[in-house]
Amino acid sequence: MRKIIHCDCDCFYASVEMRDNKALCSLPIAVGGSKNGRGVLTTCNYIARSFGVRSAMPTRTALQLCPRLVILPVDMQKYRDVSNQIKAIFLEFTERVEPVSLDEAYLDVSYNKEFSGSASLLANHIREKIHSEVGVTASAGIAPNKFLAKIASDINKPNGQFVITPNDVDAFMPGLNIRKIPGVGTISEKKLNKLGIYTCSDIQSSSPDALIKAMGSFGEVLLKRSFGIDDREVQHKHVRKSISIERTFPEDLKDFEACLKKVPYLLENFQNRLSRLSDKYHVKTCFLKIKFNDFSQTTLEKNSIKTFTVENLESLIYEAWIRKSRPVRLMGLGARISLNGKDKAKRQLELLS
Ligand code: TTP
Ligand code: MG
Repeated sequence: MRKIIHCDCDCFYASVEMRDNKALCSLPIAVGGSKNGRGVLTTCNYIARSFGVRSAMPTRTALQLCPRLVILPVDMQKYRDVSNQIKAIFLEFTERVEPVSLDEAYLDVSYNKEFSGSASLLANHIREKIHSEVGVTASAGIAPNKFLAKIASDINKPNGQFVITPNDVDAFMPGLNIRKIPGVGTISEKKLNKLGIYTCSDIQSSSPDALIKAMGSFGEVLLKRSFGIDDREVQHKHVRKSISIERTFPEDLKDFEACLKKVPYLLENFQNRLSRLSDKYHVKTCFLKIKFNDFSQTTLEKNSIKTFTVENLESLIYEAWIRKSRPVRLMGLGARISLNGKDKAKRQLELLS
């Protein structure tokens, strides 16, 4: 039996903008196209949603619903950076991470030992970490498979989570509306409604032949899903090129001395991350990243450094810090990694087959 966490950030682009400008937190805001052009919103915060504003809505319509809506331009590079930071947090807990979009991923935590194996407590911990280190909130679903985890992550949004245990599945499924099933859009919904199908209970009791005749092979999938069955694995077998940890400090580190004090903490976190790396990989070089309080950042990497020690990390920090000599907002440690010879050859064969 698997344990899957589906993690999805709340109003992602809008959350990042609120993080960077606290004055926006109490206002209805949206991110997207300008009101003068034929702009469309990418997303909006939950205050804006209370006015009926939604993702993919034309800006003009949104402004009719909520005239005070603050509209911000899209800053994809910033969202990508935040997304990478969040992904790095996931990878601190398991290699089995399948990112679905910038703000969403599946984690297979079946083999995790933290919190005596409680995936629910682990999900809570991961969400807290995302909040404290990245500054945005995320919601999570915890379930025995990807389909159920995805549905669960939506139930207590924003900033919440929901668990569906294997024992809950039979009671949970019948009442689920078909619109909640990924892949069922307006067209499929209409087709299913014509067959008298509105909920998973209706699918469960429908004739499989009629379902497949109307929906093709998707009919078979629907039948499985209606019973809460999903055998898909978390697809995580991408070849990793680097691993890293990053820590944003609650208060900026005001000078080099303050940075040095964080060395044991950073090393411990990095070693922890390294210990989770599959033994198929080896480290090629290590690197340090520093982000200053003006948001500029610098990375330092030396071919000679293949492992971090207190000594070499202190000298790396000095070399990087002196480049700007100003307070530090974030420090990160990373390693460039490569598959070992045998695993590399195997991987190449897999790619060819
Ligand atoms: P979603 O996770 O679908 O939405 P969300 O994170 O904004 O809100 P929720 O709390 O409901 O999860 O999408 C993630 C980001 O993708 C979203 O912040 C902006 C972008 N996006 C678009 O650009 N266009 C769209 O139509 C949607 C739905 C999202
Ligand atoms: Mg989201």
